Amino acid sequence: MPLYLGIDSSTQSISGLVIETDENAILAQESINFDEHFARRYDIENGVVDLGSGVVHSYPLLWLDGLDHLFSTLRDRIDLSQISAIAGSGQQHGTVYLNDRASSCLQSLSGNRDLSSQLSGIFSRQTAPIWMDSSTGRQCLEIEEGVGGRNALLDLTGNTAFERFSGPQIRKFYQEEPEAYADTSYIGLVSSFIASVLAGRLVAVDAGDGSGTNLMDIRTRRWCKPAMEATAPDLAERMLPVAASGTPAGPVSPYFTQRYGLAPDCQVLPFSGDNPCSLIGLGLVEPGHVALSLGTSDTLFAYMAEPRVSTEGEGAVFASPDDSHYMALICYMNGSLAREAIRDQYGLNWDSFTDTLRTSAPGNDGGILLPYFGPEIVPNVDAGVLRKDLDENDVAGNVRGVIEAQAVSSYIHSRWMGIDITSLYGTGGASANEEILKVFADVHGCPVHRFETTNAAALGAALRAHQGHQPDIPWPSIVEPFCQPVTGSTIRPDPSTRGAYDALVAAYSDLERSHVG
Ligand code: XUL
Repeated sequence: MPLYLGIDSSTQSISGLVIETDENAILAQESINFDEHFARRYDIENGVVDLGSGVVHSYPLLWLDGLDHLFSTLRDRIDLSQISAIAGSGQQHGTVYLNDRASSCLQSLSGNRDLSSQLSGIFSRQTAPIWMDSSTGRQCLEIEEGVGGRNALLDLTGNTAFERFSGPQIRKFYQEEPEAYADTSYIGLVSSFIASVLAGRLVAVDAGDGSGTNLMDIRTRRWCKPAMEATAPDLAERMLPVAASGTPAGPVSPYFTQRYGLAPDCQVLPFSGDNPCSLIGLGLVEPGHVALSLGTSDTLFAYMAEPRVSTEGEGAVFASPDDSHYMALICYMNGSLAREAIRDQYGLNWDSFTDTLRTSAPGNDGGILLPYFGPEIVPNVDAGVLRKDLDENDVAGNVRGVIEAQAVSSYIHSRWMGIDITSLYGTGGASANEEILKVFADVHGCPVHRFETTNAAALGAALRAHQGHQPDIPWPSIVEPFCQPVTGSTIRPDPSTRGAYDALVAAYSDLERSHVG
């Protein structure tokens, strides 16, 4: 019975999902929350260290502790020797900096000691800046200027410079810590770092995640020389060539065979970004459907046959890990963190939050919340919550305000994709909440479909493992058995809310525009 494992190394947790492809079943899903298990060892909150002034990092060693914990949990559920291939997904954009000992340490891992104690000496930088870091505004401008302007970077890489993208982060590291940069032999992403540990050798960045760096030529799917040169000196020497997502990187490291009983011929595929993997995990391998992921970040993304770019910097374009197509994406920093901020501010739990949302009126009687609890990506603004015609003491108004803001903003800022959104495929933790999805269905005026797992990134990774192991099976046949909405779970829009939401879209747009300036 062929089994495939997908690993999702995400901001707040690391998860594993095992599928078997005879009966097309999900056999196991396990998730290790970083704060719950490791907050005593690492000074983290919600999986990250907020260093102030927009600087947000995490610890690669924390992710390795999570990986060990995940495998020991999975070993109790599944015969891991049956797994034929592993692929994975990582929070996008985060960079990991390794020294010249990394390659040999990865190759000589012993199954007798855990990963973090054996690999603690391989970093030229102990922390990794992650996607929540918004401290590189200056570097974004410098990189755009360095390649001949914003439009030149857009043309070369498919994206304007974003603060969270890897290139600006690498440039800042080179500028602020030149000695540590000089001591860096290899720079990887979260995805390629975890894949390297699994394979026991340095594994390259795949094109799906490579497109979130401001460094990859979106058409050729190779590193883009002018962008590399505008970012940091001798950067090309520090990056392995971009990998095809579907070509195995090699067998799993003996560490995992000795310690957890994986088979020596279990293959490791390059890991990709969490959003590119979710694209696969929701079955978006042909044009037409749009996905909504409600997690630490909220994202709305769509499959594209040809790259279409966001000239105003609202969104991003990535290569799809099916190795031939693309995806368009908008990403919000104030996803679950904003929902949780409101929940906590008003002393609610998820049940009372949901009841409050259910009993309040669509359109919020004209009350609007701009939910910038932290710095925001779309639009690119600093932290600072703004209320219009909404009293801060109005619990129901603020609960509805945060969800309507998220839904309305995703409606407004997805126009550049040029897609008529006729249905949304929901994933991510908050997609389990029917009342939240109802607001998205009403605002977008289309049905929202739900799936067996809310972790499409891990499922997408498992499906990528299947496809990499059996490349002759076409993508639609790989995804079709696992990516059907659960019968009866679709949430349909209520046409009677249309007037309220048309008015809210217009009012929200005006307020946002006057706030951003
Ligand atoms: C996408 C983005 C986030 C991260 C974390 O561009 O920054 O969605 O991938 O999940």
